[in-house]
Amino acid sequence: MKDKVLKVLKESDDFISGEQLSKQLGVSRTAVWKAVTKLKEEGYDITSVTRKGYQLVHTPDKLTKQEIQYGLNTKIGREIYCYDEIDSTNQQVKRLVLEGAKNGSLVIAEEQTKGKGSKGRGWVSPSGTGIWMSCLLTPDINPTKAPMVTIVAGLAVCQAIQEVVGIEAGIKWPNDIVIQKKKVCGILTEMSAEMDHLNYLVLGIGINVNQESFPEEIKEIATSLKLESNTNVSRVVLLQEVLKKFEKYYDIFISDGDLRSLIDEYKQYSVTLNSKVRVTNREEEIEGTIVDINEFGELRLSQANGEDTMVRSGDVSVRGLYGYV
Ligand code: BT5
Repeated sequence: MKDKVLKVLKESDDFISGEQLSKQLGVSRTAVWKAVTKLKEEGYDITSVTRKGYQLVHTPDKLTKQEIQYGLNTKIGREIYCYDEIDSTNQQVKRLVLEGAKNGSLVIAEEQTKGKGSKGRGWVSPSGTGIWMSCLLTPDINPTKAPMVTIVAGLAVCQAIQEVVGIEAGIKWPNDIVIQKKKVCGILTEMSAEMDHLNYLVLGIGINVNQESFPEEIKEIATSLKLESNTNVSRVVLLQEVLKKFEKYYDIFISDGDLRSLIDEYKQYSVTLNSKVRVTNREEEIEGTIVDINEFGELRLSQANGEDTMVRSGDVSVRGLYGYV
């Protein structure tokens, strides 16, 4: 009922009477009043004036199912699970899979208590200020192609930031989005696979949106959209844009089977391309310049001795970023 009342209020520019609402929704005036009271408790600013009725004045920037789905037409996000607090949205997707969650299901949390970075690292995810989201994807692709989804997501996030916030972000291969040399977003794609069969992918995206400061351990390397733009950014609007852009590029990737149609656009955002880097893999460390990124999202590294190497994984430090000089 609450969702239905909210929808009508959102769609009406003027006051709408309790009577009109109850008729339109086929419920009692008391039911309407109860729904309005609940919405107010959730932070919606609804004015009620005798003989005029109700008007929605302000919508809170809360990541609720109704807010995210309002006006959104993507296939991803038809099923949304929202939490005030969760250990990790990626972990929650994995649990929901066991309960039968479907392709495109989205998990959102206001706060993560054990946000995950890659390789056992953590992700700082304070309450109410960021977008901590994970998406369940079950594409019919070979598991070796899973890392390409991170590339697709990076492109989508950069474009969404540009569109909603109006500032340019760059991608540090493979999973960091940076602004002014600081990290604003991290992407963690995990998968469940057997041999050459992919069971499912979890695409986790963490975006620092309205934080005004960061804990000591990351304050030199982290930034938020608010710090970079000096404005509060609507998390709902940004999330919707990320989903729209991601779905558009993801569909192209799935139909092509690789990144051939997307890589040129991706390269424009890459801060890794044409940069001096140091690549650390388990057993070795090599330095050189990244001279290309191919349709599989792999880096071509050119070493001082003239040798070229393809980089498919590993930690890539880019000169000038996060303290690598
Ligand atoms: C990542 O790992 O960048 C992937 C982060 C993915 C987070 C999302 S949030 C939703 C979903 N659910 C999860 O549990 N995770 C995903 P990595 O490249 O390993 O970077 C981790 C490193 O980034 C840490 O060791 C810190 O140095 C730094 N870091 C941690 N929190 C940060 C933050 N909020 N902003 C910027 N940097 C951060």
